[in-house]
Amino acid sequence: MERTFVAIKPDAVKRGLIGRIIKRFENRGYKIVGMKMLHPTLEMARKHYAEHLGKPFYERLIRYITSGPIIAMVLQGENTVKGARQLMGSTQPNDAEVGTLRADFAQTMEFNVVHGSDSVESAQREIDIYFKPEEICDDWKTMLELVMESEKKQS
Ligand code: IDP
Ligand code: MG
Repeated sequence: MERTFVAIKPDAVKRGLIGRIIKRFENRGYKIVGMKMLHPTLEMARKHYAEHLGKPFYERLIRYITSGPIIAMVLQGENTVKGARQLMGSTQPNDAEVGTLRADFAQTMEFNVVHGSDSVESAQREIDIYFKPEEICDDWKTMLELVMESEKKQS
């Protein structure tokens, strides 16, 4: 089982897309083990996007991600890092496959509605920025986990 960090960015929250975005991840069957609304602080944003420090879009990116509340989520399942990014689509919405979140809901790279970790290591680092360990709720089973368990017992 793998965990990834996904955020619904401030533009999507303001546009009323929260439900439609969460639905795509739920449809895939990922288990939501962490979820909250928060307004990222400058410190959180700078930690999150440290890899982009010095790039031409860096300051605008920090302004964007701190411009309002986000929905921060931790998703758990099989290959969630890769799978969540597949559902999100390419960073540049015009290159994203139709049916992905960025193709369906965004026009520009600057306001591309969602974030998803790009590796298991980034996921752990990002989860630690936005969540305390006690905010992770994994002491329950999704319907998919129950189905898979019952199949295993029968075989
Ligand atoms: P990702 O979100 O698909 O992982 P990254 O390259 O990690 O893409 O960039 C982080 C975020 O920075 C992007 O989602 C986008 O909001 C913003 N960004 C990346 N490149 C550009 C750019 O060239 N112009 C403006 N914003 C950009
Ligand atoms: Mg990235």
